[in-house]
Amino acid sequence: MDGLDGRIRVVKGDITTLEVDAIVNAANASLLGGGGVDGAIHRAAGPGLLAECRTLHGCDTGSAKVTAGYRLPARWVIHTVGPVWAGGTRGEPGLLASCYRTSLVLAATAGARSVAFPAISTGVYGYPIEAAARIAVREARAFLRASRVPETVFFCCFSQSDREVYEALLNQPEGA
Ligand code: AR6
Repeated sequence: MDGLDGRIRVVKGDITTLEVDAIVNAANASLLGGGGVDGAIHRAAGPGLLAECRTLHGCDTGSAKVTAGYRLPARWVIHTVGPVWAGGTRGEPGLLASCYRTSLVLAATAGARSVAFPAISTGVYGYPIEAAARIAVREARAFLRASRVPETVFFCCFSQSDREVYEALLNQPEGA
């Protein structure tokens, strides 16, 4: 176990339904919507989300920007842009880690007590789930050790197999 006393949790399901302070969107650089979790978030939030996203003028890969949650249960959406997997030699691990760190900084700055992440980059963008989840867990652990806010990070998995990957990682000691 990781000594974080349940501050990192794994859930399976649709991130748009979660009653958390902030959810993270796996967006693209335009921030103007797309498929996958991005499409689901825009559908559930309603047109106000796209209108606010238009004012943001996009986002760099590895960075993140915050909007309101509109019709979502979540008060905020943190839009981050993961790297497209290109074999792992184009800086993808560092960019993916930066997505998690930047999103957690924004969540903390907003005062979000709970934040839920999807498995960024592992859908359309093709990042292998084991490698991506390892980065997600490492970054969440490091951030939570250094910060009392957010109190809880949820990893929201869309499939049982992804859930098992995260649970296995969280049952390993750090650095294993
Ligand atoms: N709740 C939780 N997770 C979900 C949901 C949901 N409702 N829907 C899908 N997932 P992806 P990416 C999972 O493709 O790889 C978009 O078009 C999905 O099973 O959504 O970062 C953007 O606009 C997978 O595990 O994001 C970008 O163009 C994970 O979310 C591009 O896709 C991420 O898959 C970003 O690609």
